[in-house]
Amino acid sequence: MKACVVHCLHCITFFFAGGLKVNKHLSINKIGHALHELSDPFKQFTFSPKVKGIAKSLGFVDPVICQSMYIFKQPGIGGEVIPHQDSTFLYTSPQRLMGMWIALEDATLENGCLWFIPGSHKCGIHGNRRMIRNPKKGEGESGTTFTGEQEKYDPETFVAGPVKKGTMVLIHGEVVHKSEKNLSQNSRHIYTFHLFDQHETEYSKENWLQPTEEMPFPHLCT
Ligand SMILES: O=C(O)CCC(=O)C(=O)O
Ligand SMILES: [Fe+2]
Repeated sequence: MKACVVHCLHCITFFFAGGLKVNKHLSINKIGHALHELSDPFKQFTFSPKVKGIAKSLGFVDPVICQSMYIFKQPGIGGEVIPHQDSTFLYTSPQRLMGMWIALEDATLENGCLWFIPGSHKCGIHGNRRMIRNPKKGEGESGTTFTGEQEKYDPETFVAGPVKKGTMVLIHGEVVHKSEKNLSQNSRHIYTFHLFDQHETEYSKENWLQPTEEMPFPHLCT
């Protein structure tokens, strides 16, 4: 499933699934990547005392939010998210990335809940796979590129994580996860954002998403 617009780093972009073949409300795939900054309801939730408390309980010293997304996974057309490690996209050294994924509707086996490979977060980035800014970007070339190899994972090793509406799932930056195509009649709306502990941590300058002077990554706890 391809998005029909390009990534915009510091704005709110609407990504549509497979162009606009069906009603716009049903073909929208996701909205990203600065909801936590530019949309009040998402900002309020992301910077809520509850979220701060969770980051604190994880031992984060100076957590900053680097991106946020609303994923619709619409009935019938909500595409699969292939197996990946989030640190592939938002690499920090040492690894300090965490995803906070919130089910806004029940996420079930039928509508495309998350699946994980237990223990897969214990040995770093597999195959040196990283999505980085394309150093050779030129006319007509993509602004991003991949390093390394896409690891092949045995589907049998994944464990499903169906959850009820309102559940927050913490996704370790290096755990392999995926979600299947939504073949059901029900949508699967979620809000997800990523944070990392900036304390004694280097956020890779090669990452596709970079903070700017005007929009540095906001501190969760000030
Ligand atoms: O919700 C999904 O299907 C995938 C989300 C994801 O990969 C993430 O939040 O890191
Ligand atoms: Fe992910």
